[in-house]
Amino acid sequence: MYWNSSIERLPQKDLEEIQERKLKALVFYAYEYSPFYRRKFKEIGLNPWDFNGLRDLHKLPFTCKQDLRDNYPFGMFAVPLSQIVRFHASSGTTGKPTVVGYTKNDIDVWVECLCRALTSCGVTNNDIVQISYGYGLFTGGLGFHYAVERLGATVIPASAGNTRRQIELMKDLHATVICCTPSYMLYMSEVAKEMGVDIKRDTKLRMGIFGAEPWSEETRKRIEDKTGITAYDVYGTSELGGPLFTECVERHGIHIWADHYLIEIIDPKTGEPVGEGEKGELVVTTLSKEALPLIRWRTGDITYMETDKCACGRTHPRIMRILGRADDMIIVRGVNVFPSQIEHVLMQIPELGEHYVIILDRKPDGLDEMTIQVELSDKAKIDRTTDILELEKRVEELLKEYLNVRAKVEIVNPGTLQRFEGKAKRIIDRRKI
Ligand code: DLL
Repeated sequence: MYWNSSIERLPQKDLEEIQERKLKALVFYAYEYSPFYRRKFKEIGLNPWDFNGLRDLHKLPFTCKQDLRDNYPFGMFAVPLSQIVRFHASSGTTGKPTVVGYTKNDIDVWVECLCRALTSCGVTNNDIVQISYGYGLFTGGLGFHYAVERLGATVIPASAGNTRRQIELMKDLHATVICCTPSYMLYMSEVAKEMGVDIKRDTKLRMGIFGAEPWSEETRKRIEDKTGITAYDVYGTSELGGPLFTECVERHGIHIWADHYLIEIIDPKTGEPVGEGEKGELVVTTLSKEALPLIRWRTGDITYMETDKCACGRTHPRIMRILGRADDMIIVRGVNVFPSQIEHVLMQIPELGEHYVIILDRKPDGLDEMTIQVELSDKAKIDRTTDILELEKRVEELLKEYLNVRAKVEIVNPGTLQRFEGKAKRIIDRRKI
């Protein structure tokens, strides 16, 4: 099923034509209406009249989070405030928060993108969708809300938190789809169990749309086993709009709507494009945004791209599951590793639960040390200290074998690590304290 069949199945060369036309228009638009980009273009001597579209893409400057911070709050807007109909903002855990703004048309495009995505993973107007992403300045709650309504499905605007109430709502209001972070879904399934609710038996939930944080294929399996639902990945960032792109029913990559967003994968160190199918940083140019157009936006997210036609019939390119953010990459004793890779190894071990935290320390001799605390599964039949010690050893060996990282593993009792209602915080870096 398609939301906008003609566009979603448009031959690639027609999509390219749209991109060509919109990219040229964007360069003029940015030059004309965004003092920030006019200045940037002047600095590098770029004249919009000489810009030749896609083949000159590499001549355009990158835009990064620091640019938004430096121009806080409105310095990068390309429309007067009278045309802005909504703000969202990032939490700003590191440094100043960033503010994003939307015109009426920006909201329409966002809703269109997410409606295409939701339809591609099988949400229909008969569904009852519980939205357990936070409502407010975070884009998750309201983003899904508007799209689900436009789809004609029923919204349960639960927002995040109050977890026991979430389970009651899910059960009593016959929710068929849930949208939240994968870590919150894991937490919800624990609370359901405590309440004596079996999500498989006692609810009508059939599907979950999980994102806003990195998660692994193994975690997908765990969620599906515990709840009996089918789990889909959703990606987006507030700067690009919010949640925008999901996997389709094939579940082999996330379709990026190419008539609105132009993607590149670059080497984060050199800024040069990587080879076909190679991993690198996702860079996105917005082709339709009016309030806050972004040229070659450095998402910081590491992934790779596939451009061949998907079995679902959609022609838009796909990015594969996000491995993590370039700045979340842990470098311990010269080995680079993403938390999601550690998660992938941990979740293959049936005796371990789903909750873990990675602690980084610097020893007095200057060497870095990584400790992974992970819960024992509540199903694991282990209670002897010697068996726990043995399991810790085995996990350490597996991490060494798969990722070549040396880590100290500490297995803790089920239910002892922190739970999250929104994005999980998995890394505690004590090296900078
Ligand atoms: O997290 C938007 C969103 C809301 C996406 C709801 C999906 C669902 P920000 O708060 O600006 O926006 O954070 C964006 O979150 O750059 C990634 O690092 C991370 N992220 C988002 N989705 C995924 C995903 C929202 N599916 C940042 N897998 C991005 C891995 C993700 N990381």
